[in-house]
Amino acid sequence: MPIQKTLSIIKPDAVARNLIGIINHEFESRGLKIIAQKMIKISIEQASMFYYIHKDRPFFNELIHNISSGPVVVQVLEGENGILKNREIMGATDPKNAEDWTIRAKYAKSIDENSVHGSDSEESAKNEISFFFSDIEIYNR
Ligand code: YYY
Ligand code: MG
Repeated sequence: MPIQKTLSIIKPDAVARNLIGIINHEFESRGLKIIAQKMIKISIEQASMFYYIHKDRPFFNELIHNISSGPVVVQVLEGENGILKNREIMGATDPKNAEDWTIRAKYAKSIDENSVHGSDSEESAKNEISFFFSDIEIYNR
């Protein structure tokens, strides 16, 4: 299986509830390495660029408001099949539909405050990583 990098965000609802450590443990204990990580606050303008693909969806305004409502941890995770593996560890978008063992089932408050973001394809991983990180900030073996 290919070693892949993916962009992860621990969202404001999870940071506010002191879940950074426990969520990082979920990733690390399941074989994903944290190869870059920083805490930032995303502005409304940055949020609307990051989530541009969702601009016509009814939840867009709430989405960009939520992601910019407080500090987040942006991180690059790496592992075998890392993009899909991270999506599995995150669980379904709506925590009601997420499998019991996943981050969203255990920690998300609702579909709109669902604790984590993860890239959904190789292309989005590449674009999303470079949205937040320069090459020099990412550990490369
Ligand atoms: O990739 P993922 O985060 O699992 O879901 P997306 O369909 O890409 O939607 C991005 C983001 O938008 C989701 O994490 C919460 C929010 N959202 C929402 O508030 N209500 C919906 N019906 C769908 C998505
Ligand atoms: Mg998505």
